[in-house]
Amino acid sequence: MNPNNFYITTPIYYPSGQPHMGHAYSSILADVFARFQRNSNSNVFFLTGTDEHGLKIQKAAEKSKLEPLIYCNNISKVFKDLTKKLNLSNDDFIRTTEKRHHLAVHDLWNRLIKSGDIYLSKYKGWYSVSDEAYYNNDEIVEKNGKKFSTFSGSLVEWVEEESFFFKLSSWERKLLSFYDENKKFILPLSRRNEVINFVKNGLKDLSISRTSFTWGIKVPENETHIIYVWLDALTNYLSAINFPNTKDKLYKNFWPASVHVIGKDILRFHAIYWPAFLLASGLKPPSRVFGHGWILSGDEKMSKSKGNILNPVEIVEKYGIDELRYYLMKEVAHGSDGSISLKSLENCINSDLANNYGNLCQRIFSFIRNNCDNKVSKNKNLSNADKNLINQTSKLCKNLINDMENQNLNTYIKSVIDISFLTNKYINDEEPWKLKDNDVDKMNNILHLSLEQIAKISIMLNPIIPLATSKVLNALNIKSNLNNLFLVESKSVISDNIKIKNLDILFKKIS
Ligand code: ME8
Repeated sequence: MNPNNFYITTPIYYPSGQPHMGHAYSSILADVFARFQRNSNSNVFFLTGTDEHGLKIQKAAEKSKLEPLIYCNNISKVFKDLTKKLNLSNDDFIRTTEKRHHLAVHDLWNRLIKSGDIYLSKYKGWYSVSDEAYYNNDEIVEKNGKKFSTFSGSLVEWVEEESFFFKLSSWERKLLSFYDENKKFILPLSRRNEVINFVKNGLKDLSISRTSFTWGIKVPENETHIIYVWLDALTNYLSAINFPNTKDKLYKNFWPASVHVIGKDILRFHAIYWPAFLLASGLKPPSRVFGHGWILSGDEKMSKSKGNILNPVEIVEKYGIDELRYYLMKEVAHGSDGSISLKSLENCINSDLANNYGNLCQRIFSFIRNNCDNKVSKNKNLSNADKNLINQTSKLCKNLINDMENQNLNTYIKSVIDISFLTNKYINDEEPWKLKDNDVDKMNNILHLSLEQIAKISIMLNPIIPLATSKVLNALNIKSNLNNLFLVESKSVISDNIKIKNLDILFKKIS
């Protein structure tokens, strides 16, 4: 893969219920990284979609009294519509019920048969339908006569059935060396340690087919078996880039994937099973798995089964999409859980978007419109205050690219918001409005530097709040090829003599 090609994925979502804020968070996070890479000269392929097979979906369809495929068509559409509402820039939306996916799953299965990694036996153990996961005896706890997974808290049931197994146990040492050779395969580092410890404790062979239900992809040449939904689902990352045609341009450009963005609850599947399946099939594992934390409501994970869902569509309709995107990206710290509430969303909109970045843009644009006929020219005599602001900004910019490349979004946002804060302070201290009758040159320099700062801040925030920043960049007449993150470290983005357009209010303060 060419280093300028960047393949990023979200998890593909179960259409077992309506989308919630956890889904929105995963998707927006991946979208921000995708947009960041596009604005840093990369050729990006960004994928999302729906994971439509397995017992969980079969049961959800039965509950709705619909054929599984009709049920999936309906809910998958809701998730596809959500990509528009969240302003995601995905290049494709894959459904695991599509033929292209079916072909890829069969090809992967056949590769595993060929390599001798699959055998037929009987599975006896615990299974959680809601997680579509097998659990060991030591991961089960009993409450009120029912058994639950200690890992996820989900209800488990005892399963005994004929099953094909993948020889996961034989991949233990090879996985450990893979993690060792690829130190940034799992980020954040705390997650990497979690996975390494789990593998060191010993891996059991994995059941990869089920015989007690029918909704899924059948095992080639043994149609009583349905391929385990996780082996099926993980393969979506390959089917979307036209695997098994390994000569296809998309596949050649984009495999191995650059980063799978996922929630920490599905780390085991992505960081253990997935690289093992791929290595066994003679394919390269992805370069990175980024396991984000959970969106909490109070202290609990926000989920359908817990009934504590904030509906992302309602929030977007009430507050706006940039507002939600910014809040989620700022509020949930790098890889940790984040507790969200309407109150803190409103505070965040007011403090960072309306009072800080929004106010900075509004006050400068309206001053220039009212006093300078929308034109500003820079001259050479920089004051100490100008130089100070330029130096402070360039210090804060230094680590930005590195922060983004390591998925360290909170530090990134904090630095950008600090730059906006410093610029507002500079304007307060320099008081350009007092200079319009006695020192127009100095006033012009202050306004020009302010516009320069606004341009840079807007470029930096563009992956996070694309709508508002595009309005500002357009009002500054900055062409899309200049919306490039590498430019923010350079001296100037705007020309010395600049004519701007009017700018409407970006963010309304919530009272
Ligand atoms: O796991 N906070 O689908 P899914 C943050 N189909 N993230 C959350 C969350 C929360 N409260 N709740 C869910 C699946 N998520 C599989 C993926 S990929 C080959 C197959 C995240 O719809 C969760 O961690 O249950 C996961 O990353 C994503 O939403 C999809 O969850």
